[in-house]
Amino acid sequence: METKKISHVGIAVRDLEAAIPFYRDSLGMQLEGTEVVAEQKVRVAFLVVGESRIELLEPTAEDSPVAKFLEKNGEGVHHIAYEVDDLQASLDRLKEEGVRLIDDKPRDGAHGARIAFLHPKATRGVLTELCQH
Ligand code: CMX
Repeated sequence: METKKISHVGIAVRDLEAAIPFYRDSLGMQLEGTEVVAEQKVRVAFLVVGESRIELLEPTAEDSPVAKFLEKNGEGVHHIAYEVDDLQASLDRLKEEGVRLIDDKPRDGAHGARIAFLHPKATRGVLTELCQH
């Protein structure tokens, strides 16, 4: 399995519009755009940092995983996402190795990517996303 790069770091925020100006204007990151990821119950903004991105995540429903995270922890780093070549092959191999997966099949993510999460208990406490563009 080749992990190609950090695709993005997800940051949970309560209000996307309130959070964007610091990253765009104070830190000078280019705002790529915002979109709703219905399957994950979030609205996201992507900001470019070199070949990676910061993904600001705002929940769109009370039962969104990000709503639960905010309730428990407040705003902050939510997950790290790594780009892989063949997501299904990576998931199959990790499963074989006994790694605890949240998704054993790819789901739809932002930007038309296919995504899957590994459980934070399997990754030393970091919610980890694998994605394939
Ligand atoms: N980072 C690190 N640890 C986390 C975490 C996170 N983001 N979210 C939960 N945890 C930990 C909790 O602290 C808890 O640990 P303890 O048992 O030691 O207290 C444990 O995981 C269980 O957490 P929980 O609060 O009971 O939450 P749930 O079990 O209901 O769900 C998780 C946790 C990660 C399985 C769930 O949020 C999930 O399936 N996430 C994947 C999907 C997702 O997050 N989508 C939003 C982003 C989508 C996108 O980027 O497009």
